[in-house]
Amino acid sequence: MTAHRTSPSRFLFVVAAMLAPGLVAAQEATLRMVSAFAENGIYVQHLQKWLQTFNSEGKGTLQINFIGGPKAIPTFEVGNAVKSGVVDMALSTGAFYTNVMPEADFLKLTQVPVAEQRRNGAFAAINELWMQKANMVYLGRMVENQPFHLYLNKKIDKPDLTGLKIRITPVYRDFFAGLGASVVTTPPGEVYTALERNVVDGYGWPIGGIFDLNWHEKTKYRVDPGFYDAEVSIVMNVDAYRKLDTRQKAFLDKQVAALEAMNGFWKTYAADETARQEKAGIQTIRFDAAGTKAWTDKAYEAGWATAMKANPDFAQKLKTLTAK
Ligand code: 173
Repeated sequence: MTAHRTSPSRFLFVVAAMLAPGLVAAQEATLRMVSAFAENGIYVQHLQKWLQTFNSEGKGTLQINFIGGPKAIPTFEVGNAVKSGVVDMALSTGAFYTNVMPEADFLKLTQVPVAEQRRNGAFAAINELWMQKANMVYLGRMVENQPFHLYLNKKIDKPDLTGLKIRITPVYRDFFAGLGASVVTTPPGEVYTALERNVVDGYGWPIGGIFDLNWHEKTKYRVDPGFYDAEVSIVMNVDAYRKLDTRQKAFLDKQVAALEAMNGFWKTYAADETARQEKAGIQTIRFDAAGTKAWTDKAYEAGWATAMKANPDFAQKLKTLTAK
């Protein structure tokens, strides 16, 4: 007689558990994460601080196993690895996965904080498109207030890059090429060698981070002002995300919110890195007023023109919601 040993309350609990798996004490899940940026660079250092808290507060709920940087998965392969589920999550920038969706690189053009993007619908529009085209959840933006610059070893006095060979990623392509540069795409891991062998006369990179891979040893000038805003974010495979239960999703959301809440760090870091570059002897190139305006205008004209060509609907939406 087993039937009457199951008390009504136990029976109800089992039914409730079957209907709402999120209410049951779930198993701990572990997500596999990679970075498209080098492990010893500022982005991964910043991420590691977050991962420590994540994994200590997430015991019994959710863990992230950080597998490594480009040695684990090459920089330009990271997007496909997330899309296909080879890994669950990645720290990357859109420029590194334009081979998955060209729109990924548009996010450098946004001029309002990610907090505002979450309020005004831009963040939701990004997620809708990322899900549809890249099988990704765009979880959160980890870097803000990091404008890009052109670093050079030859002096220029106007916004004209004719005769210069510049290391790029998709971030800078249409801007620099439009000013006459000949351009060569490399992952960050190949910049030092390209400079050392004089294969390039300069490179694009944000205001922060050039010391991480010793590029300052091979850099004479930085062109001011900076342009765009480096977009470095956490993306996640949609299927991996859907496998999480309610409690795990809530925990993940909370941790991502905490990560974005730390983004004030980048403004200070930009100031520190500017000072550090000056100390290292890197000279600032500034154009006259007309040249300066042309420099900035051309950056945004080139960026939005490419975006409008690749996906007019999304580009227009993003521009309306995030451009100044
Ligand atoms: O490699 C790059 O220059 C690049 O595209 C990038 C994007 C965001 C942050 C840092 C670098």
